[in-house]
Amino acid sequence: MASQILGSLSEKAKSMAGGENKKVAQLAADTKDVHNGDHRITSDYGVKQNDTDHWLSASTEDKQGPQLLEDPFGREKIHRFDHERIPERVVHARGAGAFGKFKLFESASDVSKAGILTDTSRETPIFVRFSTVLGSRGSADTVRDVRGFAIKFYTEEGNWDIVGNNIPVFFIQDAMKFPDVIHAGKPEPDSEMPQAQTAHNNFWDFQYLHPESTHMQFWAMSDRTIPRSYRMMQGFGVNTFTLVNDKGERHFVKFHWTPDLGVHSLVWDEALKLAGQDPDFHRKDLWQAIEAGSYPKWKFGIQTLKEGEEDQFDFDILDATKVWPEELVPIRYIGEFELNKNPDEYFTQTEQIAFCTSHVVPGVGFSDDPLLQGRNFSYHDTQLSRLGVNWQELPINKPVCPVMNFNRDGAMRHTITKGKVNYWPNRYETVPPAAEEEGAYIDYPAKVAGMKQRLHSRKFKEHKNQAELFYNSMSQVEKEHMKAAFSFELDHCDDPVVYKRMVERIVEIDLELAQGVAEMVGADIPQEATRQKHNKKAKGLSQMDYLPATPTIATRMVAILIADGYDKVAYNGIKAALTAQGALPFTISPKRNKIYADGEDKSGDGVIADHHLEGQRSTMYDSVFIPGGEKSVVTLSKSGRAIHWVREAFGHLKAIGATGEAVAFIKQCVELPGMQFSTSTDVQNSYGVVTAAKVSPDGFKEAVQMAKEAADFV
Ligand code: HDD
Repeated sequence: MASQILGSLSEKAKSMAGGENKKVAQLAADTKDVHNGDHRITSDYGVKQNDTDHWLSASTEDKQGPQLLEDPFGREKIHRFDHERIPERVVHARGAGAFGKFKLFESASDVSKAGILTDTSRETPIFVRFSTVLGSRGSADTVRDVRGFAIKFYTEEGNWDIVGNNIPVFFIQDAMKFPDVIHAGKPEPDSEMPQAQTAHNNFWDFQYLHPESTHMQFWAMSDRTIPRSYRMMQGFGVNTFTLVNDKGERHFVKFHWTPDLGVHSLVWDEALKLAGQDPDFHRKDLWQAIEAGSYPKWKFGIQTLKEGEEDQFDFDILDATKVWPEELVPIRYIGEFELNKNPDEYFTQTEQIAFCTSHVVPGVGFSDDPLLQGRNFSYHDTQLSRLGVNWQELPINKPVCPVMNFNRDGAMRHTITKGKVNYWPNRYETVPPAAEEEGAYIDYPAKVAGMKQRLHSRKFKEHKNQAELFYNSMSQVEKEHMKAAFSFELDHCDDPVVYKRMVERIVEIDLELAQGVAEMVGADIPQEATRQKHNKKAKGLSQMDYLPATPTIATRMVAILIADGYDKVAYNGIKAALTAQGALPFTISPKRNKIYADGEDKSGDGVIADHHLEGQRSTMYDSVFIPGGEKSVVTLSKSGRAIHWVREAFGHLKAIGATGEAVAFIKQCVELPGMQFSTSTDVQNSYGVVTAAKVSPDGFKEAVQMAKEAADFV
């Protein structure tokens, strides 16, 4: 397994990461280690046990008798097991998380007085939880879905949670609609099907009936919802928050985080296959990268608008179905964060971590965004039923700064607070409220006016302009993928009312797209546009805008296919060239056993493959390389799995490399009219297939460079 290979680095990574992290240090007090110390198994009440395999029973060697209810150990073990489960999150149940640190490189003191946004000398511990939205806790990672991207900052002034997604807008404008959009997306109520899919009647029925969802729908049908890795996703706070500086001035703000590795996606066929081949694809990817010391990093940015400037746009800045186009409000990148430590235990950390949009620190505040206002109610409420009233005492949720107040008791309270009083004011004047200079949260004195009514203001009623802006800004490849995504989803809706109406909605955004989808799904093909297009584009919407400035294959997984008789020079050369670029080579061969190079003495060590061909699939890797060696290539060319591997990788637009005899093998697998294959030491790149018929010492570097560019291109 990849994890075995990467595992050797893990201790180093852990000690580097864990060292100075205040949250990790705090957790140590609540952490026990089964491997550390000379432990004996005990009951929960501390008594050592000498048999946890047999329930106490009235038996003899000759005759099995009845189990005795009196056995406290047996009862305890079963009772504890019976109650292991807590309710899974009502949304975002499937997730993975990691610890890390946030660092500011530019003070934002002009807009906020928050310590975390002004003090460039601080390193703030964080825990990030990534998730899918609709699937149950055991569902697959690679389903088409929005990804949650929630950050808990353990700041010196208390916990600050940004509970974001990898898409900057949302389906609905008002929190009161949340149960409806989620019910419509989750499995249908009669059959409880389908799992972790939006490809069903109810979801698209809801979508048509909510024109406000159109913009998010377009994002949801883009490649953003099938990310290659959590490490390659952008994050957004989505809602409009506010910042307050030490002069008492207020700014509206949107939060952004952008990955250093660029934004990359799977193709749909890969995502579908991976859901079965490796349901843990994303969590494993994150885990392994951190264990290997390849800590994923994001830049943290803010878009700010001074109070008073918010009414100048044709959209309402409080509407969560809208982005603030970067041309209008530039992003200012002020900090960065990295994830550098995996959890020690999934349940007590990744499962029990609980986020609240209402958790902000002095210098950060809310806006009148009607989605945010409802979220501020919902998150604390859901933690009460998921974790109980004392959920903030759980180690992972505890702030790293002191907590002292007169909230008391409740189920599972375990902090012991000494003292004569549990109320304020009290005769001892103990635990008084803090003054502003002492760091108290001071509510911004906002003026409030209005009529008590159930409505949204005028600008909330326009729903199409930004959906079109998004679609216009896509590259041709992304547009093709969106057509395929809409067509897939609506193909899974068998009620004609649903797919026909949805085509009508798409016409309002783009006629050509609607025609393509209509043809695929069997709806009437629309003949004319039903809305005047504005034809504008904006930067920062296409994920092609987020490719790293210089292409990188760092952390990408490359399969090297070999069999006995492989060309050792080529094998070692490509491995070295890949490793030098930070890529992770994995050797795959017909068996996970000793494989010998051409001419190698069979009594030697050979190379032990990381995996055998039947245990893996091309979808699990970013690229494939096959070195020459006549016997090796003959073996591979007789293997249906190896041939399929190359063809499938080519179909998924992955970079493919080959040298020597393997060039002819690749040609046999994937030749297209006009494709070029090398016949000399010259390295050729044709359709992302990089070949060199003869091996030259510099060829590998060049080959990797070409493969890198080819991969970047697709
Ligand atoms: Fe939510 C969880 C993100 C709207 C109610 N939400 C949850 C998580 C993320 C988001 C990332 C998982 C957190 C974790 O890892 O534990 N939610 C969003 C975003 C939204 C959004 C970006 C739109 C801007 N959510 C939203 C609304 C409501 C909720 C409008 C209710 C009115 N969300 C919840 C929840 C969850 C949740 C039911 C389930 C588990 C939890 O809170 O802790 O309260």
